Amino acid sequence: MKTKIIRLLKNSDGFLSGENISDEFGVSRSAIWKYMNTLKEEGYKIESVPRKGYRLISSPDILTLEEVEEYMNTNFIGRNIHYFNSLSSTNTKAKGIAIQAKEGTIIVAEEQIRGKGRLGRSWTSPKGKGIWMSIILKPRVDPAKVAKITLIGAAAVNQGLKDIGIKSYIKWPNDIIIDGKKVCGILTEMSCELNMINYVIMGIGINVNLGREDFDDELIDKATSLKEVVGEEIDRKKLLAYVLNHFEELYIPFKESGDISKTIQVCRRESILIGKEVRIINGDTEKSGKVLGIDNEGQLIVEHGDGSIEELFSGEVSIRGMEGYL
Ligand code: BT5
Repeated sequence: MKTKIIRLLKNSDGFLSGENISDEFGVSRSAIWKYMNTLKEEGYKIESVPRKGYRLISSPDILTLEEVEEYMNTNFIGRNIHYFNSLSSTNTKAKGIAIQAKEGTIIVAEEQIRGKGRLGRSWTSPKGKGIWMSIILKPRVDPAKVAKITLIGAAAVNQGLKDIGIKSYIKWPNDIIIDGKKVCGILTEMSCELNMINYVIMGIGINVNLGREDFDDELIDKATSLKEVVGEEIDRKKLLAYVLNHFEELYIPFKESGDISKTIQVCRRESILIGKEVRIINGDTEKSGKVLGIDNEGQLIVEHGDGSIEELFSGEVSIRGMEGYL
């Protein structure tokens, strides 16, 4: 009901009379009045004038479906948004509902208390400043091929940023980099049987309007935000929608036939690693080499000092630079 009222307010130019709204939905005018008050509490600025009715002045900066949908052109990705003020982690919440949820359902939180990175690391997720979300996916592909899904997320974020005029680089397999610093990370988790996927959770964290004060000593030199890069606040709603739009476009061929060719094209074109000397950490082993490219399966092709070539499907890659590794 609330959703319907917001849509109605958004789609009307002038005032909407309480009577018209109550006729439209078959509820009393006092019920409408109560809904309007709830909306005001949520941050909607609504003007109410006796005998004229209600008019929407402005909407809050929140990532609910009602706020994001006007920029979305997807069929199923993000058509169902579970929105929370605060969560431990959107990935954890997503896992809890994944089995019964429709594919493409997303969980969004304004803040995460225990945002997760890979391998038990943490992800800083301050309130109202980022896009902290998880997409529930149910591709019918071989579980062994799931690592590639992370690249679809990375390409979608890179292209979504491009839509708002921001150039970024993809650091295979799960980071987005601007000005040599991390602005987005992706955590893909999966539940599967031997040869069947139950679900995949793709967690995406984008530092949108974080300030310097949001990064602790560990992050201050290696993390950045879009606001910091551009010098002004960025519209989170548009960015979220654009990322979802690209995600669906790139995900459909993968879901239908395992095809990730378009994603690979983006990951190659926007790669920060290709041609660079790198250090690769995989579990306990550490190697160095030069990145030659990304193959058609999304694996990173690395040439080691002894001339041997290795193809990696996951791992931790640092770029050798003037002052150590990025
Ligand atoms: C990642 O791990 O980059 C995956 C991050 C995924 C976050 C999203 S947010 C929504 C969803 N729900 C979750 O709970 N998680 C996902 P990794 O490559 O392991 O990088 C983690 C490292 O990045 C940390 O150890 C820090 O050094 C650094 N880091 C932490 N918070 C950061 C931030 N906000 N921006 C940039 N770097 C950060």
